[in-house]
Amino acid sequence: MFVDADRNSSTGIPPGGLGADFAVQVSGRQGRVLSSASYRAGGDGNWSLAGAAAAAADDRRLEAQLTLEKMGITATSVDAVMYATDWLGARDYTPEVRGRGGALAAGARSLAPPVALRGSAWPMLALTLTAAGGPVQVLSLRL
Ligand SMILES: [Ca+2]
Repeated sequence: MFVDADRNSSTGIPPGGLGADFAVQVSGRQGRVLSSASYRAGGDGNWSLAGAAAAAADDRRLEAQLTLEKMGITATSVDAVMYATDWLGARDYTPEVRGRGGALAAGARSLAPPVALRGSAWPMLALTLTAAGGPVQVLSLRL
């Protein structure tokens, strides 16, 4: 998950149309979290390790936490993009989410078959987006 803490696309690293200042990376396999960490964007365009990040998963959901106060973020609203890749290298982004006082819970579930032929039209990913605490505006969706 990439977080644009200052909501300025000219600062940070630009995945998914954001200027991401922070990121949370969660790695796992077969429904289990194997590792998770938070990162801070450097002025050189590289990520540096910022610390641990809590994360948990079950058979349908993944939850990760970036504590804004610990990262020095005082903003009450941030923009975010979730990015997913599987063990075979398939990638996907969630919609760019612009914070407007609400929060967005984003869930991703793989629908990919064990083997998919190139060019096939199989559903690959199911996204569940749920707004909480106020409206959330989703400006784009790129798959
Ligand atoms: Ca930024």
